[in-house]
Amino acid sequence: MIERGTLMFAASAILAFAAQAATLKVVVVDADGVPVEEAVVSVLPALGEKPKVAPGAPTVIKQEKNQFVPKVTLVTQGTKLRFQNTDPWDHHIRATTGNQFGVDYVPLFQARQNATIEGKTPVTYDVAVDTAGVVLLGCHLHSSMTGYVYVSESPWSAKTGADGVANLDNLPSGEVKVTLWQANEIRVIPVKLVTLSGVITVVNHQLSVRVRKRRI
Ligand SMILES: [Cu+2]
Repeated sequence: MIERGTLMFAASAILAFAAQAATLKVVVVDADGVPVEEAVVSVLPALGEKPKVAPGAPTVIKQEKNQFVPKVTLVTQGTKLRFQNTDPWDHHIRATTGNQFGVDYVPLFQARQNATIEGKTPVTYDVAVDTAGVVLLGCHLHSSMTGYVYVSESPWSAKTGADGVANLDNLPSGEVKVTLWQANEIRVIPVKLVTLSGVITVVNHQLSVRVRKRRI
């Protein structure tokens, strides 16, 4: 019985591997063809139930030299964010839903972040993000401070690197919906239906806007 059980386990492991063997590469460039960093790619099966998504490890967002670092933070639903002010001056956190143009603007949370005194532990603020979507970050004290938290409803999401490429492995084979988000894009990016197989699938996307580095 033990042998049979072991065999069944091995067979189901192979089947699970076969169903998760697909790889997707997404290449994002701006209107001038320049690679775009910190765009977010998210994949969900086109049909059937949405996969369960587990909260990720607590994720730190620094307020450092009047910037949110990273500029774009990618987490799954339910993940705890820890905001940390490392500057020796005060900041604020103003988090809203909606887009950068103030459409569907809904306040989510806000907090005062006192200055970090030299030699002392930085001030932190913890909050869990449960609702999928994009959270806009701002600071009442420094209007140029902006950041984004992409709260993903999918276990398969990735940010593009400096080369404009996001690689996603261990995806389900078959038809999937590929969602792309980028902070500067003013047009709605249509969700792409893509059929994944055992070989690598490449999706190219050109934004309608120019993206200057560090200015998203
Ligand atoms: Cu500030």
